[in-house]
Amino acid sequence: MNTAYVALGANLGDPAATVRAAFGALANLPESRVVQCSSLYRTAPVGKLDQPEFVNAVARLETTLAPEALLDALLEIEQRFGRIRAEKDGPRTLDLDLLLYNDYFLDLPRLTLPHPRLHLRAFVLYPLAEIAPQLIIPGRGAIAAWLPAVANQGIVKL
Ligand code: PH2
Ligand code: MG
Ligand code: MG
Repeated sequence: MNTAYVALGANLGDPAATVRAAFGALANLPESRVVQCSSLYRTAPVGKLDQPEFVNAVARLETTLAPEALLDALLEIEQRFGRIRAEKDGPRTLDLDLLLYNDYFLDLPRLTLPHPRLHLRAFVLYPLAEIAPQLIIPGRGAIAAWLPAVANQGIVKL
């Protein structure tokens, strides 16, 4: 059995309802079980600033899907939720990012693990630390050590 962490993000339509529905979609993945879901967080957009606020969350999965098979399954859920890839970092109905898979380091064209920017983003670190406060981010160290640096990024637990 493997442990994977997935980040959920949405900022079009009804983002909170979308993220809750996406937890349900994750629960229906084959060969997988959702073990824990974080609270929902309202977050200021990072990167491209002129877009609506996001709702973000993180889920922990136990799965026997291999990393790329899990990625494919996540992209398929994004499609089902009407994701259109228009502009990089632009608004989206649902974004599902594979953050971590066990303590794997992967550098594939489609998938980098750990997610290369996860330790820099409050909208990932806060929900992740909520459900995994003792987590060691492979190559980066204890998650708790990364939280202060991103505390100034706007984030509110819903
Ligand atoms: N996702 C991005 C870019 N910026 N900002 C917030 N607050 N939340 C996100 O999920 C997000 C973002 C690219 O995936
Ligand atoms: Mg993303
Ligand atoms: Mg993505």
